[in-house]
Amino acid sequence: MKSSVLVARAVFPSVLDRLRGHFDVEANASDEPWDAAELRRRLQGKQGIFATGERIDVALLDACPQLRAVCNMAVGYNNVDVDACTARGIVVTNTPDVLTETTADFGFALMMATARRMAEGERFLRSGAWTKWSYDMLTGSDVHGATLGVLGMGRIGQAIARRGAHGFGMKVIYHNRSRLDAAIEADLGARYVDKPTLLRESDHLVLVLPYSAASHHAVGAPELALMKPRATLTNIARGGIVDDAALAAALRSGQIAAAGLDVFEGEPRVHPALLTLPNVVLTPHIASATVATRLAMANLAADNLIAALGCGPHAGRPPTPVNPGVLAGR
Ligand code: 8YV
Repeated sequence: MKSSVLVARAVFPSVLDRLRGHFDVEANASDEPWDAAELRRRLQGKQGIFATGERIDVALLDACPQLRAVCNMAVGYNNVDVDACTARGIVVTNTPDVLTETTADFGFALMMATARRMAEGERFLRSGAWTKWSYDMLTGSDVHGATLGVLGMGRIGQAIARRGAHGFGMKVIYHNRSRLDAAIEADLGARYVDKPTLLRESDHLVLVLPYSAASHHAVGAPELALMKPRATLTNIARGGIVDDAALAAALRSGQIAAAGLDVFEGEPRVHPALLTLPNVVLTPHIASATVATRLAMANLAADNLIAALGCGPHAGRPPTPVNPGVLAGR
């Protein structure tokens, strides 16, 4: 008998067709997420969910005891209670690798736009305020040759560091839960430092660490106080890693020069103070948003769902499980 799966948000039609080749599919045709009660109701009796950031928590899992696979179309999976899934024998998957370079491109671009005040410059020009040249008009800070700090040196962090070191002659320093192999450090010219040193020495600090209870407000008022007044902060990781209220205060007081933010606490809501500041570049969580990469992410999430529910050429072996131990126990 075919398994049933729920696709929680609109996705590429070609990917839906692939899923329909294996499963009875109920799909949300819209970009509007279902609320928790609606999600719970629709997930009843289904073995798998193709998720895009929906909260998969104990209450939902308890209401859906037949669930076997949670396949997230994202590399981050802080929306999923993985321990609770593991305890129930539910495999959780994510979409690493396929988005690394695209996301690193965007992180680097956002850092550059922030350092060189591009969004501010565009607003200035469009408003008609550009009437003359002046020596200090919209002067920012250099990226080339500056010190790039990376907090969270996983795949995306390393791809950003590579761009900085090899493309822009930046000095790279980083902090991470674990230190990289010496060969990788040598290739990136990257120096491991403790977190206070990272904060103190970075000219451009980029955050690329996963969100967890431990990384909540990893950058708040005490951390911002250690940064250079000319420094920029770029967050492409997750809302909640930065204390947005503290950041807005630091940007307003000139404690740091500028910030580039693609993710926000409580998004799509954005802290109102950030919306009023000139020295922050704001983008709506689009670091992985190229057509090719979003398609690759969706197909990888589908590969995972198909294999996790025992179908296709890799039945039983989803390519990118987060809790692979569950599969061994099946
Ligand atoms: C996703 C992301 O587009 O992969 C991630 O973790 O943040 C983005 O690439 C977003 O989470 C929607 O699933």
